[in-house]
Amino acid sequence: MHQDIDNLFAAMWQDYISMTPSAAKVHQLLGHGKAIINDHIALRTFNLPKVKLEVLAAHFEALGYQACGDYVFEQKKLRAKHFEHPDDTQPKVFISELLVEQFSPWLQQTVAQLVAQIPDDATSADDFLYSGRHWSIDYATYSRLLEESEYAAWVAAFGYRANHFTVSVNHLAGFTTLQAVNDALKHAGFVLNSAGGEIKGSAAVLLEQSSTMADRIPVSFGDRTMEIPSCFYEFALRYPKADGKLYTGFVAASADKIFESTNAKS
Ligand code: OOG
Ligand code: NI
Repeated sequence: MHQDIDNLFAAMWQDYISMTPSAAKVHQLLGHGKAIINDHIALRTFNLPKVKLEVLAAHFEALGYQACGDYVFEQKKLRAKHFEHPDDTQPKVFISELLVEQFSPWLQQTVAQLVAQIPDDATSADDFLYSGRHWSIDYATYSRLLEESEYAAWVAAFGYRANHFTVSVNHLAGFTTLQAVNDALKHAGFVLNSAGGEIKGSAAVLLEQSSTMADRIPVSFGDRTMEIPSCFYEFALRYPKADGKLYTGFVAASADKIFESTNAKS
């Protein structure tokens, strides 16, 4: 397992920008070339024993991260947890998993066949969290998964890697509101996720979030290469709790909409 948090996030960032051509441009636009503080990153998986949420979480727990919040997404048939590090300058981590048993027998069999192709030692290897897909899949299978679950299709196409990094707007020089960040992004031509409104959450729930719609990149399937949505960039502004410290949790109603940043179907 990784001994160094900075190495892990640096490797995940390299993988993420290779999947997300617009990320470097967003970074330049908001950071003016200076360092950007990441609020959090997110990973997705299936709840099968070999790759369930806890298997991914173990990589972070080995680096000192602790489980903090639990979230349920009934309609999307997902659950999630978020993890924090005692050093609060480290990004938070949001890990979700698809509740596979709630889907059709076809989806259950298909996902089981994908996961069966992962070598046993791959999930504990240092590079697992940026190792991508460990299976072959044809485009028709991806398309049929999309009909049942956008999330299932995304994991089937992209595997194990950060699906987004998140700019901490609290730490951005030159922007004090999320609206100003959104306006700068739209002016530069980026398309924002408008599900539930471009700004999800509010000061009242101590967290405002927005995100770009995922880039579309060519992905090789068993039978052909197709352009499909890959990864996106998120922006988060946190508000102080009664004790004066910034809220560190997530908001399920907002997260539910952020998931849709990778939707392939309109
Ligand atoms: C995670 C969506 C939720 C947030 O910040 O609420 C999320 C995902 O798309 O995998 O990132
Ligand atoms: Ni997020």
